[in-house]
Formats: sequence, C-alpha cells, structure tokens
Amino acid sequence: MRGKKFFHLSAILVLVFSSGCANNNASSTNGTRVDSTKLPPVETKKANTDYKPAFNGQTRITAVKTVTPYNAEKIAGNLKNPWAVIPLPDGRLLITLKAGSMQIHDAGGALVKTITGFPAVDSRGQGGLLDVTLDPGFPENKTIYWSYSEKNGNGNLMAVAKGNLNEAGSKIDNPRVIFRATPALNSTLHFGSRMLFDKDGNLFVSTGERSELEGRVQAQWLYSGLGKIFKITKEGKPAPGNPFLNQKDAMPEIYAYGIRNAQGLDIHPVTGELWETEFGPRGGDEVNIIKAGKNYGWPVITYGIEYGGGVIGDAIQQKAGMEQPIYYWDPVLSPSGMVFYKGKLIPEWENNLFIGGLSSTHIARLVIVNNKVVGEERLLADKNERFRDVAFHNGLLYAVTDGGNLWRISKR
Ligand SMILES: [Ca+2]
Repeated sequence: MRGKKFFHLSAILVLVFSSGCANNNASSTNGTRVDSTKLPPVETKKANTDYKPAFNGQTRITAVKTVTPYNAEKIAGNLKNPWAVIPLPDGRLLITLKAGSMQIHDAGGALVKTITGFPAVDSRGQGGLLDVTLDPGFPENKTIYWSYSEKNGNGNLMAVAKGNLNEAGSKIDNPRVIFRATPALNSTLHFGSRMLFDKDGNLFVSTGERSELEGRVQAQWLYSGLGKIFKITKEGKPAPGNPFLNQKDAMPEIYAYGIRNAQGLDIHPVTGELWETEFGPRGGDEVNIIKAGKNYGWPVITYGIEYGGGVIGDAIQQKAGMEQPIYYWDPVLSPSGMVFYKGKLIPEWENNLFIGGLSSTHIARLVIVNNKVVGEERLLADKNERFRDVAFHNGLLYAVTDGGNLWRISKR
C-alpha cells in the first residue's frame, strides 16, 4: 500500500513539473501558477514619495503574464454610468446605473429589462445608486440590497436599502432603508460602497469618509459612521459578535475602521477572509484583509500625499495598533470593484484577485500566496476604459466601465 501511494505522489510531482516547464517556466503553488521568470514590476512610473514599504513585496511586485489564451469582448454598450455588476443565479447580470435604476442583461449582454422604483438618489459627483447584492435566499424571496447616496438634512450620506425584485413588473417592490452611515455631510465624494453577504447571512458594507477634512478625521472615530466597514443583519441591525457591541459610545454596526474610501470587497474563496480595496490620496491605494475590530490607519498612516502635494498628518506610514495594507500602489490605480476568480477554467487565475482600475484604465490581476501578493498583471490595458466593477460567474469575468460598456473575459 505504502509503495503504491508513494508511486502516485511521484507521478503527480512529475506531472506538475512537466506542466510547469510547458508553461513558460511557471511553477505551481497552492493551485496558482506563479511565473518564475522574474519579470520587472508592471509599474514603471516614478512614485510620488520615497516612503519605504513595511515589508518586501508590499508594492511593485514581480509581473506575471497569463499563459492560457483568453478573449475580452465588449458585449454591451450605451449603459449610462454603470456602477456595479453581479451575476443572477441563472447567469444573467444585474447592473446598477448611477442615476437610480438597474438593468438585467442576459449572459450574452442583451438588455432584458430596466428596473425602476428605487428611492431617490443624490447622483451628483460620486453619488448615486451604487452597489447591489442578492439575499442568500434570493431564488425564493427575490430580495436584493443596494447602497446609494441619500439626501439627508442639509447634506447626504450612504444608505443601504432592501426590496423585492419584481421582474414581471420591471420594478422594485416594498423598498425600505435599513441602514444609514451617519452623520450626513455636505459632500458629493467618497460614499464607498460595496456590499456582500458573509456565510453567516450578515451583510458587510463599506463606506468612505466623504473626502472633506471634517469627515476624514472621523474615519478614526468609533462613534461616526464615516470611513468604516460595517457588519449588519438583513434588517440593518448590528451583526451578532460585532467587535464594538459592548463599547460605550461606539456604533455597534462597525466591524473595522480607519478606511478612506472602499469601493471593493470580496471574500477569499479559500481562507474565507474579507478582502478590501480602497482609494488612497495621491499614491497609497490599498488592498487590505479586513478583520473584526482592526484599525486600518487612515488618515494617521498612509503611503500617499495630498493631491496638492503636501504630506498627510505626520507623514508616517506605519504605526503600532494600525494594520498594514497587504499591497499598495503609488502612483494610484483608483481601485473600484473587485472579485476573486473562484474557478479553474483559466487555471492560473484560480483564487487570483481582479480589481477594476479607474484612473489606471486596466484590470489589475493579483496572484496571492499565503496572503501575500506574489505577482501582478495588467489586463485590458489597451481598451482605454475606466473599470468600475468586476464580477465572476462560472469561469467568466464581467466588467462594467464608466464609458458605458460591459465586457466579458473568457477562455479562448
Ligand atoms: Ca490603510
């Protein structure tokens, strides 16, 4: 028995080694192929600062190149400011439009119908109807949740609402607000937001600090809802087990804090941990692993500077009690929606992270091993598109852009 088992193991090792040789010197680690040819980093521009990373590989990692042939096709156009794209269980796509509606497209990209009846959104600036996610029981209850910017008093804020998708009637039924990231501020910037359900049936929601200096400092305040990751129930109450449930003067919905403006969230398919991307200022866009009760540092620590060039705070990048990003970019990517590739159709993409870049006009592919970024690639960099969100379904990636296009990336 023992001899036979040993033989099988050797055969597998030989196979891995041979396929590695056939794949441009790639090696296999935990199901991902990492190019071992040591290409220079994809970023060649000068950084805004001479700040030093906290560890090797925290920025400008070795480039990788996808070996498996793939197609990128524009399957729909003329969408008016799409903000989020998610797959429905049947493979069709649900897309939010910033001005305040949603569309259902079939898997080939054709418009099936437009859904209206949402509460009014404040769509100035970065505001509007933002993210959408499906209730875990969606096939039966047709319930969806969305985030949006809501006029509130003399200002506005990020709110989360839920309702029932009435496809036959092309409208949302029984819409109701379940959560508001207070306080309201008068700003058209940094609303976040992304949402997704944890395996326990509670909802993670990200939000920004509204860009104003008045909101920026509140990212560190546990009694403010600006610059936070929340975890709430389906009714918008604090999720059981939240880290600040019993802390006086803290918002019990807060899961993590010190966030600048987070427009990307997904759960790592193997570790089950929550990953996040957020916009830095000039330099310092970040990828973080979000853990309960942790402080992600903004605006005390950052790898960026003010847009005008001045330093932020004490110009420090690391501090005890504050979490370091897993990875950062300088110059920035402007990371919006992101998704893990939860499949094997393109083998080297399994468990890789795909992040839509706005100002960078590409999709960043990050290869991750043991919670470290070990390779970076720029995809669709020749399309000249601001990638607003990326989705995964059944081996395919979809992306929506500010230019109003829907892209599908598939194995050739
Ligand atoms: Ca940070």
